[in-house]
Amino acid sequence: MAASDAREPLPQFPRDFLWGVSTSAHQIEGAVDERGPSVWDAFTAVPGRVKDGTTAAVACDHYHRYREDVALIRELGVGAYRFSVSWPRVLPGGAGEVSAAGLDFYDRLVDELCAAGVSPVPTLFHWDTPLALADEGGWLRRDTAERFAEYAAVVAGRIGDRAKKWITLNEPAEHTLLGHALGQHAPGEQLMFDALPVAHHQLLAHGLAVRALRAAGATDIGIANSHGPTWPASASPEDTEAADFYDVLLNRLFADPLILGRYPEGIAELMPADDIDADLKVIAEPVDWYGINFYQPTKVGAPLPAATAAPTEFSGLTLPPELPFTPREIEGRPVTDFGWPVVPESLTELLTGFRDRYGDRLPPLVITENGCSYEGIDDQRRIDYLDGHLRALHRALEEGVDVRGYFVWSLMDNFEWAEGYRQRFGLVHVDFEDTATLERTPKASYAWLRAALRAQRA
Ligand code: IFM
Repeated sequence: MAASDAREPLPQFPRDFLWGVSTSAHQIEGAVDERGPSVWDAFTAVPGRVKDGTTAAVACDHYHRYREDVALIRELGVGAYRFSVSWPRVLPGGAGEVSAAGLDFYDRLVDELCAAGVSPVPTLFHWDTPLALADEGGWLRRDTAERFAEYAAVVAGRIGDRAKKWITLNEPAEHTLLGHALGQHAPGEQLMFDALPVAHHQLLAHGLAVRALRAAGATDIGIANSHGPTWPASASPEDTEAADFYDVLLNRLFADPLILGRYPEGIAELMPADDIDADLKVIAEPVDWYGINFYQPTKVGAPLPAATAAPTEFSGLTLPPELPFTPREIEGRPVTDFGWPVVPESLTELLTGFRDRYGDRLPPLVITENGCSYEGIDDQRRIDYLDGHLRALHRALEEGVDVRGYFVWSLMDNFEWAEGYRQRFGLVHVDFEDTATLERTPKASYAWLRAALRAQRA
């Protein structure tokens, strides 16, 4: 008997709980020649940027194989599919002329999903800024937020009759930190704290897009932000101060303005705005729910002494010595192939912590991403991870946190940004070696989740 067969069934989730899987355009679509260039195309063309030297030019070729992928989603038995729309596929120059072929693709995808009985959940921005806009300054410019709202209106105008649940942005924190502060993602800027305008302009873009979506009739809008508990490396004042600082960057820089309409103390003054109160009003435009992408907690301490403070490798990132904190290893826990610690109960901690921090102001929550990278098709460790995190999520429900849905990252193995194809997060294996077939093979975790969802419906 496989280990998964011996597991206790998952506890029962509410009948109307939304189950889904997630992907993003740049990571799966391929068909690079059939859209405008994005900032990720330029970034991955530079040797050394992606660890295995690959690009997403073909990726899973989902653009041409979406019917097969939708069939896999239907067979899995989830109610929703979270995908992202590629801005440069819809507006190759970022603004102005709309690509009919680009919009047609999302129209066909949405039709296919609806026919399969799966709700389409589009994310409007998952890091693939049109290169034309990036070349003009991208998210460092306020204009990009305005262009984003125009793009949101175009997409809603085409698929808004069938797509009811919307996500404006995916993980603006990572896009700011990895793309603009540390330079390990596109566009590869190393601005450190001068990257803060990127955070403000994405938040503004979110608020303007919420208004554009509402004007197009949308009534179910959220955002997907990444969060995780931050644990101080020790009780020393230095370590707790460093951990608090990290907690502000990861857990409050985006959530506070969205939920409370204000930045954490000392941040508003650093943001590029003539009228910060007016901007915050746009940013805090009410959403219908708040999406959390969760992977792991982080243990954080004070910067290490100068002698040891050379750039350190951490969870696949190279961290420069001038950061005012250093992540530390969480010992005694299994880790994923990415080296991320597996600590399921920290999801309960995160969710109850959000409820305690924001109280009545907190919208209903949805877990918009959760998953892990492991090699292999008999991926028992992925089953362990998902099983553990779903139990932790259920505990949060029992403790009264209002969580309405859960999306696994990811439907299938895909282009994992600076890691290339080395980190596999999929429930479905993709054979990237054989580009003629890019064969999809459901893993053990796919079968496990399908059975678990059936049991939920029984
Ligand atoms: O693959 C990414 C995704 O694009 C955003 N959230 C985290 C995932 C795993 O790193």
